[in-house]
Amino acid sequence: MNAAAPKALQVQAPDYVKNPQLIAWVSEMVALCKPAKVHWCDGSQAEYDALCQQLVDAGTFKKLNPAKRTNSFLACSDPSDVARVEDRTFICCEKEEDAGPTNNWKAPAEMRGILNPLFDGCMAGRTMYVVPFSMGPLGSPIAHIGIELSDSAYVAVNMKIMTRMGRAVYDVIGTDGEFVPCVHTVGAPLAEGQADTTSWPCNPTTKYIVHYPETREIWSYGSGYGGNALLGKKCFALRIASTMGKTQGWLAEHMLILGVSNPQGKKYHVAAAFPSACGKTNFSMLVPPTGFDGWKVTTIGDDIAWIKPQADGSLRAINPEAGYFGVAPGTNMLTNPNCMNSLDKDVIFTNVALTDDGDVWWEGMEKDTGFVPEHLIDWQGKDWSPAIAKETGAKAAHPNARFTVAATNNPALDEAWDDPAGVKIDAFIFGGRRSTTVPLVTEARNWTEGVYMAATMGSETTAAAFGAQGVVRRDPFAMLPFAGYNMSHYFQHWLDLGKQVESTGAALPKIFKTNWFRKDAEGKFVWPGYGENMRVLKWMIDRIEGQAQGQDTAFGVAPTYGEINWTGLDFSAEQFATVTGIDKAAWAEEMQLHTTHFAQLASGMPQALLDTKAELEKRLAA
Ligand code: O2Y
Ligand code: MN
Repeated sequence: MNAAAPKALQVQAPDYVKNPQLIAWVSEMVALCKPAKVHWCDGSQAEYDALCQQLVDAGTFKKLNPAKRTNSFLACSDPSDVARVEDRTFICCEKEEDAGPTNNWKAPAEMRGILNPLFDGCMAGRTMYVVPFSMGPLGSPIAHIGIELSDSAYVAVNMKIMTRMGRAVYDVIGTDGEFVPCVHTVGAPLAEGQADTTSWPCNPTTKYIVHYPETREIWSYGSGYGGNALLGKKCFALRIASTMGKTQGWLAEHMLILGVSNPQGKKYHVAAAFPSACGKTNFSMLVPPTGFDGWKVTTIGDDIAWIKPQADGSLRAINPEAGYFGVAPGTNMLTNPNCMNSLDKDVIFTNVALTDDGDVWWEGMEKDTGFVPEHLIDWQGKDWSPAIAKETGAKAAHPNARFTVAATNNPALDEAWDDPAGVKIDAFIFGGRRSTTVPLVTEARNWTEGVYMAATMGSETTAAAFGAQGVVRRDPFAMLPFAGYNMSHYFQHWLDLGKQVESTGAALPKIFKTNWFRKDAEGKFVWPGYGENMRVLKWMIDRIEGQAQGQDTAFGVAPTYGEINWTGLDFSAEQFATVTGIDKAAWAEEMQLHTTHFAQLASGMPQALLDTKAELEKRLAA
């Protein structure tokens, strides 16, 4: 037991909490974690305001100038606690084979043996917040409930923005409803009378982000940051939910969901998977460019989709989240105006820089404002100026700096974003980040080919993130860090779901693969990206409507130059050829990489994907 730990408290649940199993579990966790206090969050605005004030008093939050950013705050984390910790993330199912080769695995009993002593007394001197949350619209048949116990007020206020959090959740679970129990601690207990010496408590040496898929539990130790601590997001909505989807016949995906309406008012819904930090938020809030009068793009979600097949064979999707935890650096009025316009009020910023007039700043803002401030306080609390940056390379904002903001702040929010029935998906997009080889866009000829395209998605690594530049890191379905079970079994689940939909006689959504990142011989991006991606989206809709014929290639059906609307963009047929060409020599090398990738995932690899690979190789050799 932790030396600092006092005696456990008696748990007194509010009278509106009527679930004996939940109360028993909270009591058990209080006995284990030994907090000084228990606070049952009701999700009210008054509670949010009080917790924010408490965080200001503790030095964790700085209140921003209300004339610049109304009711908004800046938090700066410990420099060691700035991102998800994939090497400390575990899937603890009974059989290692079920976690698969892409996940860290430990047997549940072994992991419990490690975690129990760590959690014993871990909240001493702190308050345990009981955070009830719904992933998805309250009461939706696609939604699920979680309860997070956390000793971080920062987590409680972020969960209020990121989920439907509060009293109404207890009405949904009633006396015997299911919930996913999530326990989180910063792993920094306080001895009696001891005060925090830091505004961002965390454990400097020990971190564990642990999932038990068979018992559907999440235990997180040692970090207060993002996906490590806001357990509704990656831990529940992707890792645990993907395992629930596998057994229950649905999909939990790392996908944005957008609505796109044509000038006649016909609307389509698209779910798109891109690897982390590859512009999902930007794409989900896209502003159609010149030449697209009357077209409208609206956001249902920017990061995660839960998709359930219906009796009529349609796939209906919800965004399980209620807010955005987006990357700030690089976001500006040119890359994402809707996002910038969402950030005027009620925002929590984490690890961005502070201006002298109490506003926030991050790298990339100068691209539209045209200037870099002369002086800032950087995310580590140090003086920053362009001269210092030049000399030391110091960034004003951490590259993984974030904003937390409610979806309702987004001017492009879709009217159905909170619809319990979700929206019907018409197309899936899978996008990688490749400077060569993979064309701008191709459509899979059938569901299995689409699953193959998604299963072989990859991105080139950057030196900053992975220590080696230009190596292709496969990220199947953009789910590499997020699939809660064996990746090959996950491919099979997608294939099975396709068969199930086909058996109803319904048309499956089309599947497209995109790559906005091809470079020319000078190493420059050729495709302008951002709003111009609308041109590709429109071609996809034309394909859905049977209005674009496309051309058959080795790797699916591609647009011809004449099938894209180029109004307002100077993009030549030669440039188009640069981003769409299929270089047979490059593809021969690519296929060798697919072989290595599939060999790594060999156990349980569906035969249908091996057959698709063989057909692709045959076409390339022809
Ligand atoms: O670094 C973190 O903890 C945040 S990770 C994240 C946040 C929002 C959306 N996506 C991601 C991701 O890593 O995919
Ligand atoms: Mn993500």
